[in-house]
Amino acid sequence: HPTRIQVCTVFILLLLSCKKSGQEEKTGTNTDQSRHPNIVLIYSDDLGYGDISCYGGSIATPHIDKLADEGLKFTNAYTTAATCTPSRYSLLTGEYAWRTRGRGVAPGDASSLIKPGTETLPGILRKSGYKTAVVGKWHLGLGDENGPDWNGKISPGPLEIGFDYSFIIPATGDRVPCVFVENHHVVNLKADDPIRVSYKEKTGDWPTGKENPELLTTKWSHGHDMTIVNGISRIGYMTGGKAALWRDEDIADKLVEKSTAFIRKNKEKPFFLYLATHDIHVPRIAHERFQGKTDRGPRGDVIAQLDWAVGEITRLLEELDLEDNTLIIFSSDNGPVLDDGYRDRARELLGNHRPSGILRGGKYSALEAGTRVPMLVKWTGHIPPGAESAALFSQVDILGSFAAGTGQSITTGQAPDTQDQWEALTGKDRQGRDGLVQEAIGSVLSYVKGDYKFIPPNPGNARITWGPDIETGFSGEEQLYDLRNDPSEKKNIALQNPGLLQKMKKELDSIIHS
Ligand code: NG6
Ligand code: CA
Repeated sequence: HPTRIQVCTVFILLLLSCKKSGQEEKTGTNTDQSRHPNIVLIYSDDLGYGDISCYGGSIATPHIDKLADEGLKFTNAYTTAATCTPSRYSLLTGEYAWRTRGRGVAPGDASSLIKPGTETLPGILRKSGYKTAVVGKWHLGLGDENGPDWNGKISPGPLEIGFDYSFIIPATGDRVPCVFVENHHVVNLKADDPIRVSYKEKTGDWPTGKENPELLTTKWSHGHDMTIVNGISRIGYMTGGKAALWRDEDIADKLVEKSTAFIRKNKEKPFFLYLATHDIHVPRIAHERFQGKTDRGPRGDVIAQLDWAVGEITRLLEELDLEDNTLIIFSSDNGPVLDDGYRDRARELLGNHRPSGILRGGKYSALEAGTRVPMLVKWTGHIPPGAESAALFSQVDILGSFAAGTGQSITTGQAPDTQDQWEALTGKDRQGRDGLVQEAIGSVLSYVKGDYKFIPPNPGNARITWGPDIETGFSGEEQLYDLRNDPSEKKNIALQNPGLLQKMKKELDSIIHS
């Protein structure tokens, strides 16, 4: 029989071993957390390389700048395209959008561009145990080949490609229908007032910007002369769904409300929030409390509103003590534009503000300002604060980087253009990619490799002629720029460097045909 001392010893040993395994478990959880941080991706719209103050902008953006102070600021981060739909397509699928036709700026009644079964960023994270949500601008089509059924179940959509929750603006703020879709249904739709939408002809008797300009509170400059909703005429025609219509002034508040609710609800597990803001896309209608907040007019005011939204998210993460365990990325989908279809005096009130910073061109263009965008990454305790990285980074790599970071592998044949740039994203590698492809309006492709940039000859106009008046970078000549010494793409050095030109041409060709 064991003595009392022996029994006691065994008991104490057992206690000690329990404590030890308890400690191990805790370490295990910590390790797990550093592999599975919460991820908040704040994707702004049409925000230029020079639009926020930490990138030299003249409008104060203290909350966004705080991300730069506490995280990593990229100077060579690129979206894949100079317009929204293809950029977002690449971000979510790890594939360059131009690989298949029909992924340019989508009309508001387009069918789903990302087919269920495609490997996606939220899908990969969900496999890792994340709760995933999209809140904000979608613009990747909805529904089957017949397009979305606004009055029924809207599917496929975000929930069919990896998101657990979705609260979206179906296309853009300037396209009908002006309603939110939560999961599979239009929010606040009444059965006796169905929505009808057409992108071909007027449907119903609601006034249009073309026929009734006297009803407008914001006048259109080009396009945007169709159905009037909330005093603003849009692209496309709609009627019905009166109770479901948004008030543009409330969009930012609504998106923040839905985002913070998702974070609160999922604070115990790893979550991925893709917050795609409407700001600073047109129509630029800030909430009344932001109107006139800057002296740059509506475009300045929505930058201030965007900054507020970022502040609301970061404040909540602090409040919930999630700061150390949350990786935040802030970026934009394409470069800046002043007149994108409404007379909101963006150009007149610009003052010394330079939306493209030192870069040439803007939204739509093959020049740098089309796709080089602000990008900030903050992850307390993992990324040193206040650092700057010149690593070449493409948003097409966010999928591959998070797959690697969370220990997931990508299904063979899927996400063909993504790379694991986890080390670059978290600041350990300051080189990044070798090269990347930029897509301008009309699917014109350019190529950045190391310090150089190649734009193939293109018959398009040198400036956009249908409204925004932006330099496209299109030219009948081959163009080669030295981005390190000439970031503003002022001096074409193609003729002086025939060898390099040929090499880049060949490489771009082989990427296109791979
Ligand atoms: C253009 C619209 C522009 C904007 C853009 C898409 C006209 C004349 N212009 O066709 O206002 O909506 O599409 O912007 O209709 S994006 O950021 O979503 O790509
Ligand atoms: Ca955009």
